[in-house]
Amino acid sequence: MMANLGTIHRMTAAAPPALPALLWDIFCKVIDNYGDLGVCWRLSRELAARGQRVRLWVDDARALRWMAPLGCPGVEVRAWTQPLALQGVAAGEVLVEAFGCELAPELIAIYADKQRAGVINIAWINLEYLSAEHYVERSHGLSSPVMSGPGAGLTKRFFYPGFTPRTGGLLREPDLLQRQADFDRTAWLRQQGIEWRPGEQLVSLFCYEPGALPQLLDQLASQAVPSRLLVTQGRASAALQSAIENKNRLQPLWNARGMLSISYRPLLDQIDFDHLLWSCDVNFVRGEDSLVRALWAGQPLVWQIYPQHDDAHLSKLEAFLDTIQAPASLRRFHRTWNGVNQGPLEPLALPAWGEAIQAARAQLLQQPDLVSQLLEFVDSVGA
Ligand code: TRH
Repeated sequence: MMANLGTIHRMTAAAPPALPALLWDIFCKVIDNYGDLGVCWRLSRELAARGQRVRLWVDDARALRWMAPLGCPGVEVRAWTQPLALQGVAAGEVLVEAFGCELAPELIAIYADKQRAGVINIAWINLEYLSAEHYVERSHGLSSPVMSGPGAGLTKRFFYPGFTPRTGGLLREPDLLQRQADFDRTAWLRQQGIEWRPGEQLVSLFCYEPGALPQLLDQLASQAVPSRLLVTQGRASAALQSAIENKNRLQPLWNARGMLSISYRPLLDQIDFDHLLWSCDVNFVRGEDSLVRALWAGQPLVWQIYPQHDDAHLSKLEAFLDTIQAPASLRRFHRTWNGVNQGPLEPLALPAWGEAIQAARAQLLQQPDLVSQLLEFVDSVGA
């Protein structure tokens, strides 16, 4: 049985009333790639920055070694073992189940005990994946009382990130604009050892295995301006290496004028990953978290959506393109880049794409960020 929470206050851009320091248990299961942990880490970090205490339970924390090597005061990373090691662990006030990851029943049970003891009204949040589709507005804030099992008596609430005021919004730090204004691109590139010649177009590449990658290489190699591709480590660099090997074999003169240079990047921490996006003239991103960060970077962007086996991602892609009011050329580029059609790949039209992203970003900046909304939401449901 679902009921809409009429009390959620979504529209105000003003800072939410300060919530007392609560203890949050956030659960994250790494399915594949980096996004599940990437989102949970940004959320945890941002909650801690606003005075909350976080236990982040994750089944595979290895990516944090490079994504967040310094950790974060206020965030304790714990191994999500089966069963959960709960010696000395008392229930907190907020349970977060990221992306429907099925919480550990042992922990749910101690939360339910705490609620039954009348100490507090527990907030159990199901944090969903980001989508621009219409159902998100309808589903955001719905609740579902738990009738059986270790959590009987608790209520689960669905929190949907999104792009409109009637959704949970996007992760964004309060000092983001100031940090962007203070950012020194040339110094950062030098510090990263990236050989950048003024006039060279910088292109970041964070993708899966787009079939149109060879076509992108052709475009960049044949443009009048020189380009440098900054390639992220992992699937993107593997896909690029294989595309280049094929090209060198079949079409050895494809980059004969040397207009395209390539810099393979090491894995960066999340802060430097953002800096990479701020530094480039166009960002190729994928998944969920890097899309949001590319929007905040404000440069033209191309998104490779995480593919779902039933092609459900295709309507999600179209909904996003509608949301940012993508010009026709950017839509065509996205469709080829995401394998909806086989191309040819639309020529890059960065000025027009940049205008669309800037307009979308300006609109999104008017809306309260996800953590502000989540804090208000938790406050409104009783924790
Ligand atoms: O890695 P992804 O493809 O993650 C995806 C999506 O989250 C998708 O929705 C989910 O279902 C699937 O995983 C399981 O892309 P995403 O979401 O952009 O996450 C990448 C994270 O990695 C992001 O937080 C940025 C971070 N990152 C760095 O911090 N440094 C780096 O060098 C790189 C390449 C990434």
